[in-house]
Amino acid sequence: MVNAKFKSIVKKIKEFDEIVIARHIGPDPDAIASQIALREIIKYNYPHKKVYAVGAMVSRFKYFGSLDKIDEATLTNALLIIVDVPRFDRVDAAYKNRYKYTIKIDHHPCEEGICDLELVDVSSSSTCQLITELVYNTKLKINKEIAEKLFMGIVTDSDRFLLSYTTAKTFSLVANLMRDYKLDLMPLYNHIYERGINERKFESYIVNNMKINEYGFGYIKIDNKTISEFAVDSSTASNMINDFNFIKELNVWAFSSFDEKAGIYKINIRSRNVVINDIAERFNGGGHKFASGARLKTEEEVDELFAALDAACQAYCKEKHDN
Ligand SMILES: [Mn+2]
Repeated sequence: MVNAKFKSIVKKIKEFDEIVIARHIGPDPDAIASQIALREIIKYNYPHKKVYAVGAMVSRFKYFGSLDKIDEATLTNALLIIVDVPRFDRVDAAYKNRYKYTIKIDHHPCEEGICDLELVDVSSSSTCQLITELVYNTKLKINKEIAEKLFMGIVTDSDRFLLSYTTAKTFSLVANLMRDYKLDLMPLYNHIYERGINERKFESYIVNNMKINEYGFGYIKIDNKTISEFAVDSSTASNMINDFNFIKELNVWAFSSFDEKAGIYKINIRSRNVVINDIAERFNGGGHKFASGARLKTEEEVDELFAALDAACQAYCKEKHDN
């Protein structure tokens, strides 16, 4: 069934000469990598096509390549592919009704079909894994640069193969990439993991100031004064939230920071044991079962979200105690 979908996607790509690829706002490496890799794949196989990867660039992800600015009003007969995003209200810089046909390639849970054609696999570690699968199940060809981007997307979204979404298929596809394109891993890991010492110090600040309650809920509100003291940017905390995995005392942990430009509180949530995406969805957010986020307008809403997460941890502890 999935195999037929891979073929349908390639058929649609062949049909259109103008293709726009979009992903979620506040992109992570998997979102950017899958978007840029897919653009490069289409250009590599169909050099005459006009392919654009749209959305705001994040300077720390520049090594994946540049993004394109387009005027959607000038498109007449274009295909839109959204990657790594389950809903249109989370898509950065693309409007569904400007396009003749829409495709979604994603691994986030979502009930509603929102595109004409959807390849959604919640068992996939990453959108980059899905795109690698697409490549190995069709006649699409790639080169070493594309293979590197796909590899980096898989590595980051699976948190270096730590998360439960990592499967035999993940390793087998990664093995294909490594063998077929002779990937040199160290330069890629340098791109992904090199940090300034200020970021490590900031991480220590979080370790020392995060509150952890008796139910294993850990939380911290990071203010902009602290962010400027450590000379990090406002997205730094969200990029290090996975590093708090495997802490014995934590069931669920959440970081809140305030994005002054957008005027919103950004909350990152991770969990080891408690399903959290349904809670995040109630607070203008969503994501995976154990990795979610939310964007909130007021500090009161942040407190309400934290209270809901705390309640979920309490319920989990009670259930564990009763059994
Ligand atoms: Mn992803």
